[in-house]
Amino acid sequence: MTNALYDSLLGANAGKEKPFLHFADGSCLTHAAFVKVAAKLAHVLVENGLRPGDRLAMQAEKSAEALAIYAACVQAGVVFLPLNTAYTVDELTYFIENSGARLVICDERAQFALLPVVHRFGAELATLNANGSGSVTEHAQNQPDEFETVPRTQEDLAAFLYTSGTTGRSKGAMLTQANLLSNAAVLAEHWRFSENDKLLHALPIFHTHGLFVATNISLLTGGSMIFLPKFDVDAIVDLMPQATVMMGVPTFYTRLLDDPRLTPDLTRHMRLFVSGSAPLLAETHQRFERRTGHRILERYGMTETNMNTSNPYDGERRPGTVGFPLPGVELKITDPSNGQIVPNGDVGQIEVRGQNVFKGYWQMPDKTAAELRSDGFFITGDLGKLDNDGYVQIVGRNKDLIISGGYNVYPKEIELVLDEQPGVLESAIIGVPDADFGETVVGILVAEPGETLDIEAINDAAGASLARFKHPRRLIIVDELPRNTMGKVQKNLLRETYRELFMPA
Ligand code: MCA
Ligand code: AMP
Repeated sequence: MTNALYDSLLGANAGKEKPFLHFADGSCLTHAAFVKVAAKLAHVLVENGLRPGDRLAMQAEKSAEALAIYAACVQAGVVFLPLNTAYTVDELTYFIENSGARLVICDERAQFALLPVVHRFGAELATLNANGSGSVTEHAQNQPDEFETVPRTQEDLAAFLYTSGTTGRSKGAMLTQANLLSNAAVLAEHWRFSENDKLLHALPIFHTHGLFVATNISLLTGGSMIFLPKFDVDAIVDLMPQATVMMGVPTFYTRLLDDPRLTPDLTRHMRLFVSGSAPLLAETHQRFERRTGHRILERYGMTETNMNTSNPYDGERRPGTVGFPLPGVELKITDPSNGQIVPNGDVGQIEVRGQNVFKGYWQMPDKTAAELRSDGFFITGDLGKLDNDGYVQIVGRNKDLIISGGYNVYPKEIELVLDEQPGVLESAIIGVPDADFGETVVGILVAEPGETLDIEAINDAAGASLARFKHPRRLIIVDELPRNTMGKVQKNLLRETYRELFMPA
């Protein structure tokens, strides 16, 4: 038995003395060196007691070493669980407990807060800092730079990525080797990647977009990435002339458009701009084309499914659409009430099936059964339709979800925190339009009779337990929430009322 994910992404590059990661200071790490760092780290994982199938949870800043931990997990057959660097200890506690992670890697600054949690659940803790230092890399120094790759089948798990749920509890999406490998192969071909590509990488590496889409494609094709710690317009402008491809969330594109240095000359060397994770306004697509001559290629994916659809590389990239189902992905638009396919052009829920679709939610058979049909179709929760030429258009969501700057925010999770605060009778979290983040979070509160709400104290409480990007940008007190005859809060009315809060007409 082999380990197809390792062989394709890393083993194939073992002898390549050509760059894999370029850093902003001009230095680089070759493919061959990256494979060796991964092997050393794989020894560290084994010495920390990790066995094939065990989970490793990591909350670490973006660095070559952090990326190599992912590679080490692939080689050692360990399930990789990357976590948003913005998560608070409260949030991390849930992920560590729920996943049963045996090893938790975090920044040195977080170790004292996390240690009691890690020990409570019988795990071990190791550190990795933004500059690559930490106990993990110290331990790796004296390890051999070759590691006997652990055999895995394509059905074995490679990663867990947590995605929040409408009930407020996050679900661990189980991704297999086949899910990751098949999608990387399809995308590499569809978007014409080659070893000559240099991808401008400014996304975080704890989500599908930056970790699997960008990184796996680059590893699979033996290309390289300009590896930036985060998105920063100045750095992007400096380095774009050296790149051939950029992948980003819509906020990357709107921020670039706000900068006069974005010109045809700056983008002359680029062959492809990809956008995803949140809706790209047709207007942004058009402005970008007018300014640079490039038509952004928009695609659509999910944590549970990797990438589902893409606009064509050669054909028309149609603004406001996410293109066609990728090769190997079946897509249908169905009536949410009965699962039947709706007539062409009608709006319905988007369902997808293919090798890209995950195995289910970790230890949540009921939630898995509710979203993943027995025939393999996954109910995405997105609402869409096909236009006359078969392009998929996403028109809304059948799930209570806000996407802010490419980060998913589930209202229920915030409402549960707000509802616990003194004097709060109930709350509703909505997303309203925002020029920078696409959508931003607003909280509507109702006080218990006779109570006066202390907004500052409520904000502080939310801040202590929820990641910064989930904090309501504004809290508004009302007498009562609008409800329909069934008693359900009418968030559409609230969204309408506060539509112009941050984007006045
Ligand atoms: C940072 N902040 C945010 C966000 N990011 N608040 C709301 N939404 C956000 N996305 C907070 C910061 O903590 C800070 O708080 C304040 O907002 C301003 O920070 P700023 O410096 O402007 O932010 P930034 O560091 O420049 O980050 C913005 C960003 C970043 C570049 C858009 O959020 C980002 O890289 N997003 C990409 C997310 C992503 O990779 N999504 C893919 C998910 P304060 O100053 O008040 O403390 S994968 C996926 O969705 C599927 C599978 C798919 O299809 O790809
Ligand atoms: P996540 O669960 O974080 O992977 O987020 C997946 C969700 O992001 C999808 O269900 C969509 O709602 C949204 N999404 C991803 N790409 C696009 C896109 N190109 N246009 C609109 N929504 C998108």
